Amino acid sequence: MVITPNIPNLPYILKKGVKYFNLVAEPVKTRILPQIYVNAWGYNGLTPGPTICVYPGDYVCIRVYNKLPQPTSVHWHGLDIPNIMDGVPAIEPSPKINPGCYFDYHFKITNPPGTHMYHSHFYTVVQDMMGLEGGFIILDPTESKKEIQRDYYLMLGAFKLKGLKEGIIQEGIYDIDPFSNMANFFTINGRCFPYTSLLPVKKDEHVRLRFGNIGMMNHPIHFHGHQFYETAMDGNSIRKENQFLKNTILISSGTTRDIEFVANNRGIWPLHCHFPHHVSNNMTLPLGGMTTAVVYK
Ligand SMILES: [Cu+2]
Repeated sequence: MVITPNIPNLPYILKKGVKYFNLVAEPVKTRILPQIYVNAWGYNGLTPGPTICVYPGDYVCIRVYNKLPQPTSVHWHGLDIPNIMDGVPAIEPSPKINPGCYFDYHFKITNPPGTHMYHSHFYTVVQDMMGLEGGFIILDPTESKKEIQRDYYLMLGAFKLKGLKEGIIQEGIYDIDPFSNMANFFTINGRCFPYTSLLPVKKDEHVRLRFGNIGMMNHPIHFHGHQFYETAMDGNSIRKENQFLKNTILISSGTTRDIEFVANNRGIWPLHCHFPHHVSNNMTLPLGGMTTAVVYK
């Protein structure tokens, strides 16, 4: 079972062999640090939105309601689905969803097990930057608890918040500047360190971390105290003989990466983006941003 720290899995109703999901695209007031709230956009009150978990061969129907002040769409990033369901109304025969309306995205899961994402693909320049994104995981029905004992999904993000002078953290509710090339807050599952959730493991467990990134930037994620194998990219598994031992992995925009390691070194071990500015909250000195830690219980 995949756990997305801070973010629930999206529930569904199974009816006549179809899994029915509901997503509501809407403005959300999200808390990225104890003292910092952000006027963002998300799904079902969250950014990232709830994680969708399915199995190969599932038939899904995902009803997307639009409670945003402008049209939207959802793109199922990495999934092999019919053109009309792909969610890019500007090019494809896929509809845009006007405010107050909904659309049923329905398709069969034909990809193999793997880590994917969903995100808005209408007025992308604004909507992706406002937080309309989430995880889409195709689980492996044949995987046993012997193979993987912990399975975490971590979605990387970045916001440029307006009205905050660089070098200070002042309590408040802030708006996003979606057109800025710069970001001043860097998140894992929508939160900045020290507000990110730590990742519990037990000694000798086999652990999988799944990373996803939809944003403007690339993030070289470095893990302390362990070496890991990169086991999948873009939702496609990498054959054992092609896997390398590493301790840093680049999560470029638009990609997902899965890594696996054995928890063989007790302690509290940082897992963080290696860009120094990305581990700061608004260029303040204390460790912040895209940082969490694997913690042995
Ligand atoms: Cu980074």
